[in-house]
Amino acid sequence: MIKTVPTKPFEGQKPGTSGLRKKVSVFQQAYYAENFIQSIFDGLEGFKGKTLVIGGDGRYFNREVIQTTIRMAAANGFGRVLTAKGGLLSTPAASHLIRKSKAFGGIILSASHNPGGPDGDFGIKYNAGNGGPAPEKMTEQFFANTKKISSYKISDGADCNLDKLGTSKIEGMTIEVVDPVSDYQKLMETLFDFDAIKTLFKSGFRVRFDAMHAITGPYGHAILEGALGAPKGSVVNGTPLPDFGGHHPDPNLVHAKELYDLMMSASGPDFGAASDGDGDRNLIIGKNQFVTPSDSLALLAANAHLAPGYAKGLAGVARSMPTSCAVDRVAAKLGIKCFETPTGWKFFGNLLDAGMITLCGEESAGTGSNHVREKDGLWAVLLWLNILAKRQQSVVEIVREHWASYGRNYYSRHDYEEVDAEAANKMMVFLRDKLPNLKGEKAGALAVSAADDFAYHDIVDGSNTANQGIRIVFEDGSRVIYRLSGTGTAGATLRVYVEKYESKNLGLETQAALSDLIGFARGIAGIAERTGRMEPTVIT
Ligand code: VG1
Ligand code: CO
Repeated sequence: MIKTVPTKPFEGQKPGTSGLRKKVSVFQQAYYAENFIQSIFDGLEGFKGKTLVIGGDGRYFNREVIQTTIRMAAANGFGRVLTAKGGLLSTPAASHLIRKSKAFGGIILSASHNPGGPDGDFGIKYNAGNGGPAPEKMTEQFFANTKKISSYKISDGADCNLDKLGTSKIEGMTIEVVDPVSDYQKLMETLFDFDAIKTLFKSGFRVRFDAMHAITGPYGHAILEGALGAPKGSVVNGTPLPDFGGHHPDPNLVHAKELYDLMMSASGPDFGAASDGDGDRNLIIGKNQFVTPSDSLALLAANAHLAPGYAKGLAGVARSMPTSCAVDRVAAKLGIKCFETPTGWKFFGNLLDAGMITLCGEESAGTGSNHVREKDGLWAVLLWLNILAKRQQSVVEIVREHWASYGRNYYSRHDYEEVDAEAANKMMVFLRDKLPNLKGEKAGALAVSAADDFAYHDIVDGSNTANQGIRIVFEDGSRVIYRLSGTGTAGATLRVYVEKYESKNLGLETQAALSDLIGFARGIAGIAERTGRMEPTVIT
């Protein structure tokens, strides 16, 4: 039976960089998830009888919200729900499933790289029919709906058995439970030279993929160890756990330190990689060579033609504004366009849909292509492996050759986590006010040539998005950028991005190469005085 349940709005159900993210305890409040899901459905038009994809990264509270979402989808008039065994779908696999099944859209339950478990985080995000995160206009509508919601619709039907493949029905709506990996694997087989990668593994090339007890475990086991024949044990932490084994499923040098240390050791494998909670990010580390995500994007753009899916070349590329300009140099050499978008994958969607770009990426370890409308961790790993198999060189050789021909964009992100939100917001206002007076200010010998608050005009749909980060550019192209995170759940996270280009000094230590700019960034914003923090929480 379909019930209409009266409810009242909660404060602050505003979707951030990728959906609504809050502590599990917040989502556990009665009607909290229901309110947001109903607000999503109320913001959509024309879905009656159509398909909705539902999946999550397996974190704590996933199963409960999947069942709720299924019941609400049935009550609201969807014709079919497609979900995967255990309710498990990586974000890129969900994106693919939406596209492949021509679904109306999808609901992805994840807080990505944020920790899980009863004390961790949870999240809900809506992806549209193109497989990509809902555009701003839509998320604004969802938010507006959360503020005036008075009831939601739900079926009181029985739980769906998520552990059995097959079809069932609720209120006339069909529920199909499919295998989470097989469609995604087929897509990867069309893009990459699996035979070349198999031969690489047969030759003794060793890989270690750390799934961080998150969603990519099953995908890694099936594709790397199964289809591609990497030795068993190449995928570690490969069983998704509701609390990610108590770890933070964020593939950076802090949380994937074990992998990093192994890759820097004499006994380390040839190639190391990790992915995050929902499988859309990638960390790439060669033997004795960490590859920054910004460099990785540039390297993949320069070498993508070595993979069958990209053999015809790239239509164009895009990067988020804080991502280093390394890929711009590759685009210039290839004679293709490079677009600069605000942080968050939703902004790439229109460019991908319009066929204006083929590859895109972010400094936060997200890289992807037109194969789906999300960033894709395992895809990046496979593209790297395809390139390594074809070039028959090590990661370190490929990276060094790249720098030698394009120069090197030294790059680092300094995160100040859980700082006082009011202090952080005040700092951004202070910086915004200071923008007109920054020209000529010096960081060491470098002078500021321009400063703005990044605003984006989408040439595909004509929309404008303002206040996307304070950007200070120096005369040699060096940059200092400040942004507040849109994915954190406690206080504010201040991100400071620092970049310096060097055409000749290619072997410097990164923080040393950036020290003048780092000092400048801390000084003019008054970070220590305003936040009480002398040092960042995380440096990547
Ligand atoms: C962060 C990253 C951003 C990424 C977003 C979602 O956002 O900086 O590049 O798109 O996470 O990634 P923010 O607003 O905290 O800086 V994921 O893997 O959480 O979908
Ligand atoms: Co993610």
